[in-house]
Amino acid sequence: MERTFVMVKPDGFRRGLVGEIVSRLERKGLTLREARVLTLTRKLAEEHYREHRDKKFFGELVDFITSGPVFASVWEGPDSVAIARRVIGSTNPAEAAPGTIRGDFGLTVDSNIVHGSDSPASAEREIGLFFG
Ligand code: RTP
Ligand code: MG
Repeated sequence: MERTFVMVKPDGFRRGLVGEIVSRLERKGLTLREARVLTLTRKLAEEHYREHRDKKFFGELVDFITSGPVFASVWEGPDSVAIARRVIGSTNPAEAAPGTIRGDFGLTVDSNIVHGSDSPASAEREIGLFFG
């Protein structure tokens, strides 16, 4: 069994999409293990997105992800990292396939509703950051 970290971002939370996103992951067959609602500090946001610290959009990314409450969650299942990424869809909602979360609910890359870990190592690092 593999664990992954999924976070409904401030735009998804504000729009009332937590239930929809949890439901899609559950219907796919993944199991919810932990969840909490919190507003990220800048320190936690910078640590979570540290791989992007040298990108020109980093400041805006941190502003956005700290702009309101998020739903942070841990999911378990075979190949859960890759499966959650497929349910979420491509980074840019304009290119994400219909039937994916970003394809069905998103418009722009800077507010793309939900985060999913990009590897099992990232998942364990992110779960440690949010759930200790
Ligand atoms: P995430 O980490 O949020 O799940 O998204 P991801 O893996 O699909 O994409 P990633 O490359 O990790 O990028 C993280 C977030 O940065 C924003 N971004 N903006 N302006 C841009 O060109 C740009 N590129 C990425 C997106 O909000 C993306 O989710
Ligand atoms: Mg990423």
